[in-house]
Amino acid sequence: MGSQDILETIKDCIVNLDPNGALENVKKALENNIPPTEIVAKSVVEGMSIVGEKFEKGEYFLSELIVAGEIGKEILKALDPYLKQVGAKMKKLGKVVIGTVRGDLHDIGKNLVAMMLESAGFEVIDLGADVPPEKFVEAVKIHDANIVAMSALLTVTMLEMKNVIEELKKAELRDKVKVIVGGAPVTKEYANSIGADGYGETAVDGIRICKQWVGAS
Ligand code: B1M
Repeated sequence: MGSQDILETIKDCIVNLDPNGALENVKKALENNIPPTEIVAKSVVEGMSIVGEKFEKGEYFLSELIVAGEIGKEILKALDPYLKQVGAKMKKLGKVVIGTVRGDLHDIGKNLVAMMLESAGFEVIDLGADVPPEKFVEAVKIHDANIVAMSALLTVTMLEMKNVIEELKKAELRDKVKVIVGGAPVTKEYANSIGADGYGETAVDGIRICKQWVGAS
């Protein structure tokens, strides 16, 4: 099987909710030296967006969404050591506090950004999902972070990003950190409107921007 076929099979396994098939083929992809970033972009992101479309059309229900989410997480877990290996050897570029905002449980994109930041050489403090604004502020203080990275996947929860920025201002930390936002419903215009410093359409974009901020691009 060629590289494209393996990537296609992983994507199909996600769409058809087959965790074993997905993980077997991820293993095969790594054995064939397919870069983990390509597995994510061509299989995970595309597969998940097909699942999302099926959910919207009423072909899939919440239970299918949950299984697809679990498969996505398992794949990222399998790729994590490969991404970390690269980052561990690098000089640390800076500290990033990352989380999915309050009310939002979607954490696959956020985990991906966190893993890729680590592999790029950042120290990452991952606050998880459903993170209230105060937690972001507290983590910036405790860890003396220089970047705050927020993810949101729901149109309603992306509004929380503004609250985090407001809390950073109240705590007089806004000038000390750069803020980057991302996630499916977020746009550059929205990021500008809430006063974020950066917007990443994809995880790769996000990492590129963070690297630019620390003069490492
Ligand atoms: Co939900 N969900 N979900 N879901 N889910 C979406 C987001 C949805 C678009 C599906 C749909 O209807 N088409 C829709 C949102 C509609 C909207 O508001 N616009 C939706 C809904 C409605 C819901 C519920 C409300 C369903 C319900 O209960 N009736 C519910 C809400 C729960 C909550 O959060 N409070 C819900 C629940 C769930 C599960 C928990 C079951 C599960 C998540 C499991 C998990 O994450 N642990 C789930 C899933 C799996 C999805 C879909 C199918 C896949 C999301 C995903 O992981 N994608 C999703 C459909 C879709 O996105 N098309 C959907 C893969 C991931 C790699 O992509 O996170 O977008 P993504 O990250 C991208 C970029 O956005 C970017 O980088 C990544 C790629 O490079 N990025 C950043 C992300 N964060 C970034 C940060 C950055 C930079 C880039 O800098 C900081």
